[in-house]
Amino acid sequence: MGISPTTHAESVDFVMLYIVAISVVLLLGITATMVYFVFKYNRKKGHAPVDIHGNLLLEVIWIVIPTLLVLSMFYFGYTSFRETREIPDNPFVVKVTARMWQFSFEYPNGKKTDTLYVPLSTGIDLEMRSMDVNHAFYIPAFRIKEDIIYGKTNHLYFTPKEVGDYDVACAEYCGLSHSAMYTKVKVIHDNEFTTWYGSNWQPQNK
Ligand SMILES: [Cu+2]
Repeated sequence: MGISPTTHAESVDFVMLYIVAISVVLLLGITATMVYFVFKYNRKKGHAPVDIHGNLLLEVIWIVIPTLLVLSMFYFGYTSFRETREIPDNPFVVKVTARMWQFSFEYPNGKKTDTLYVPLSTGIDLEMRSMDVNHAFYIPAFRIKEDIIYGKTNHLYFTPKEVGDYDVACAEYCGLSHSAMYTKVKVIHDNEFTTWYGSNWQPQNK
């Protein structure tokens, strides 16, 4: 894998790989056991059927191990999810307005754009509202997605780690041109951001 554009993307990818790895090990183990039994207990070999009335040790093992595995998946998934919800004290707040069918952004100094510009390594708190129907704000490369519900303010928090342009899509069907409801997030260096922003912005959360 390449460099992740956010630390959150790293932890989401880790959870995904962790679950896939456990699934692959179980799939291979169960398939191999099944194939082995097909040959071992082949009728031609003349095994007499036996009634088995239970095996406490085996039953405890197959309850405890899967429970621990599922709990560990939940633990990693939940800690990763918390990263987008635990907003530190002094974030850089960008107001996001969604409407049919575009996003717009407003910065603390009043500057407004259709493309989201953010400085590198700064915690960004998106304060998201809708003017009409339900939308969703989705940055695939950052592994973040959050509904924007009419009448409600939702937040998304992320810290960009790599300079670049990344796609933003609406991920909630919102009418005729939903499929064209795209924009970009441009992650730029602090000095570029200062020039672009135009008022004395100081890097935060560093
Ligand atoms: Cu939309």
